[in-house]
Amino acid sequence: MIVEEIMNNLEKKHPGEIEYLQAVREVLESIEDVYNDNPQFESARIIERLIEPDRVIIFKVPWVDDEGEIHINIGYRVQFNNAIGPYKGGLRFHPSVNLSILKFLGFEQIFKNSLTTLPMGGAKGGSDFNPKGRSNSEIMRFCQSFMLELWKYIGPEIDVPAGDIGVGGREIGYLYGMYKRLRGDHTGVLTGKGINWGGSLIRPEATGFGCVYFASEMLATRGESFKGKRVAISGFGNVAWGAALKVTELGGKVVTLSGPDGYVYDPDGVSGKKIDYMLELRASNQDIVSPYAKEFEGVEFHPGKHPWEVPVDIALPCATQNELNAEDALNLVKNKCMCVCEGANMPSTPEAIEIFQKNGLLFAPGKAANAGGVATSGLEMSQNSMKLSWGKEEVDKRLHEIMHNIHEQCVKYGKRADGYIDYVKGANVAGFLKVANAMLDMGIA
Ligand code: NDP
Ligand code: 2IT
Repeated sequence: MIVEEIMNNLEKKHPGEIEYLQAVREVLESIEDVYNDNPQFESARIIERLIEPDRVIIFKVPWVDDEGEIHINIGYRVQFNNAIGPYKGGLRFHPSVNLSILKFLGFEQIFKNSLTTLPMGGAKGGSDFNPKGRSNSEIMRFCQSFMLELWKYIGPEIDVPAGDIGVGGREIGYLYGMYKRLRGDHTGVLTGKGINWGGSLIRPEATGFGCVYFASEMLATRGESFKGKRVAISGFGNVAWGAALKVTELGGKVVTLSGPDGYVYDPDGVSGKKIDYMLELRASNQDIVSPYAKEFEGVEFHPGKHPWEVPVDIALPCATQNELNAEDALNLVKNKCMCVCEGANMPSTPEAIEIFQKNGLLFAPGKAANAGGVATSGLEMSQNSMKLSWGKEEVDKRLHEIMHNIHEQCVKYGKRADGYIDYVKGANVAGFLKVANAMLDMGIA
């Protein structure tokens, strides 16, 4: 495999799909050596088969707002690869959603799901629907119209969607209600379900918890922990919330949260009822973080700025892709940040990652560090299949073990001769090998 050759062809076929091309390039560069050392991959054209999705479903989503006006959004499901299990991955509702973003997310999901050790393939979907300012009934009607098309293509052994940006427990409820009505059965087709109708304990917290468990493993390689550390978190959604809860529990202090409007700096720490307030803020559908600064004393709001300029020991980007650039990375390095662990998918730009690695920071990519969310979705699927529910401790213990195991896989394939752990390489190689070998076993199918 020659990375430039493959990338040139891909760019010609999919011009302008920036995020997708960025995600593919990162994986190809990481696995190049392993790939070329194993000629069976090349002869089966594994990479060419892996970088194109199995299929992309695109559909129209018409819906009526509270004033009786008709809106038309686009719905997508990218079923990327199901070599090791049914397609699995979230749904994103955000005005920025397009095919490139969903292809990047679906592609990343293949490796992430492989790392969890659970049998799940990679997929992603969503819509350019903007939930901002929409009422509950509008969100319900949108979700129902979305499912009216999507249900034909999913199923508990086929494709199991879940939440992502703009899709949380409420949306999963509306989507599931429509699916159940259309199919007339009650199966585990979505994850992130409510606890009384097939959901798993800890699933809402799982991505943030898993990210902090992973960061703890990273810190432990240098004899460090969260205790007494200052932590910057970006975003104020589901992942940021779970991360804030766990950091605080482990004795760290979360000093920032952010939104598209800027970031808040809370020198006293985001803890207790302030963490609960994050849920209110998110549910308000306003899409801004600034009300936090009005609600609590001593909090500064910095409009239009990224939180990475605040001096911290640990950074957990939990908002969205490419939200941490080279300038942000240099700020973190200057302020002696020791660890950057991605709760979001691909939040750091390639330039930022290079700066972290050159300066010897602990850096973990989202596909390893945020795998706790989908891993717990996998545990939800297991419980649905068994028609049993595990207690909180049981799920949390399994989540902990999975994150520990992912860390070990990253060390196995990412440790350099000088002892530095390249978590990007480790995660990509470990995730790739399992899927590639499964594809080899199954022939050209
Ligand atoms: P939420 O919708 O709960 O929160 C997303 C947060 O990111 C909000 O603060 C949101 O603000 C902000 N955000 C979204 N788009 C932008 C943008 N273009 N510019 C600035 N801020 C933005 O989503 P989640 O917490 O679930 O997801 C956060 C990240 O974590 C995403 O990258 C997602 O892919 C990833 N992830 C989520 C998992 C899950 O289980 N939920 C699992 C693994 C990864 P706003 O919406 O107001 O713009
Ligand atoms: O990016 C992700 O891993 C998710 N949004 C969670 C996917 C899932 O199926 O739980």
